[in-house]
Amino acid sequence: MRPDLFEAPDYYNIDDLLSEEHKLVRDAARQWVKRSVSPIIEEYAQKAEFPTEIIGGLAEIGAFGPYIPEQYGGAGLDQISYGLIMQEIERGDSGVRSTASVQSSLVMYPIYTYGNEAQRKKYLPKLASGEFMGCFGLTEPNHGSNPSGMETKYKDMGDHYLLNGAKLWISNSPFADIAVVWAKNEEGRIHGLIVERGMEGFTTPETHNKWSLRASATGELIFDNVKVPKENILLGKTGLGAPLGCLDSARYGIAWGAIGAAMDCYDTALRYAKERIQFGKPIAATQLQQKKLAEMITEITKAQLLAFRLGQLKNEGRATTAQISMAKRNNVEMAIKIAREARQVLGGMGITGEYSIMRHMMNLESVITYEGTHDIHLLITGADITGYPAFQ
Ligand code: TGC
Ligand code: FAD
Repeated sequence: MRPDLFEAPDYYNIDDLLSEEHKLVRDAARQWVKRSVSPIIEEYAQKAEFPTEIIGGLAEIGAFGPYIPEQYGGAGLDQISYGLIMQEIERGDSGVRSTASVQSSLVMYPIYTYGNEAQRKKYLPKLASGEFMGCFGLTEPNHGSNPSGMETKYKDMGDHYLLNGAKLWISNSPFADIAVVWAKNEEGRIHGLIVERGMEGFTTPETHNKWSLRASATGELIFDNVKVPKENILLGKTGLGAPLGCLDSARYGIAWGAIGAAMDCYDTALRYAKERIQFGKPIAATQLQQKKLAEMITEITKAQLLAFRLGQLKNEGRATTAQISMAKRNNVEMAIKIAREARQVLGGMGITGEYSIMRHMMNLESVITYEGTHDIHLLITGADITGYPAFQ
């Protein structure tokens, strides 16, 4: 892969709206991605492996639990800083951002929000430092968009819970030390359980042959009569609202992350278009390529403003699930369209691993599907504005 020459577009001077802390956090993440992700990521994507060597660096830039209080090892930052970190990491690769999203919003968030003090103290500092890696098990083979139908169950055996079932498409599962797993009790009520690697009957087979998110490890979680200690249940919130609350936080991070992928594709295409000479002039001087580039920067700018305003609402505790869905849906679609257009600007070079665009494009096929598909987010907006949920 070529040297990382990335320069972030900021067409509407959105930097003026950021605090000094936001810029410091963002720039530290940006420099780390240039130094530690860009030089190795193509090779890991080609061999379909997660680069475990970057776990320590992710922890150092505050990517594990950015908004978790410092007393539990988190970075104690606000929601805009969290978004900016996700943006910079996804500028490098969506799979790396996935690992950070899962660790922060789908593992640390539920333990912090729904767990008790003993659980917080036991798990959060180790998750923040990367000593423990976590995963989140909601999706099942027969229940993706409709997790309320989940079949994974646990039974109260007196001194422990007995867990049976299976989860599919789980980011980080092949190497995770712990899994936050959503399962129904005998009354059909959903609870979160912390399952630890090494518990008898718990296995995590890897899912192979993905064409997307290849630098992220994806797998299953299989529970065959797993004895889960009673102290591992999360009692702070029950019902489907508990995992959906975690998704609000992760989807918010993706709304920012997708901007990073789009900025990288735009920046690469702009530089290439200025350098590539055809018919005796740079292709950037042709109207057709200018149309592509001008539309890209317009869409990136709109997405940046959407994410920034959502961040302000989130900081004030006022961001709704439907507002988050709108931003996740819009920004991921924006990024995938930009990746497709940017790939064309590079002609044949666009399909090679010399440039990051094709990898972003393929990654974004997962991003537009996980954390609620493009269709589901449209239906969330539809239900919010009409009052009629049309899921069934
Ligand atoms: P519905 O009847 O709407 O709600 C059930 C209960 O939940 C409450 N609720 C929420 N609570 C907190 N936060 C939210 N965002 C909430 N949304 C809903 C709701 O009030 C209700 O509470 P109660 O007390 O009345 O029971 O539920 P539904 O079954 O109709 O489903 C609605 C729907 C389709 C929107 C939801 O199921 C959904 O979002 N489906 C998509 C599934 C999804 O996003 N899965 C993601 C899996 S994790 C993942 O993909 C990680 S990728 C990680 C990575 O690598 O980055
Ligand atoms: P389905 O729900 O079967 O949907 C198939 C199609 O039907 C989609 O186009 C969908 O939009 C459409 N559809 C569904 N319902 C409706 C409806 N009511 N109206 C109209 N259209 C509808 N899950 C986790 O729990 N943890 C993870 O860490 C995780 N990581 C993932 C990593 C990757 C790489 C991928 C690809 C997925 C991951 N997922 C994870 C799972 C992800 O959340 C699901 O794939 C997603 O929620 C969709 O579920 P599904 O694949 O079963 O598709």
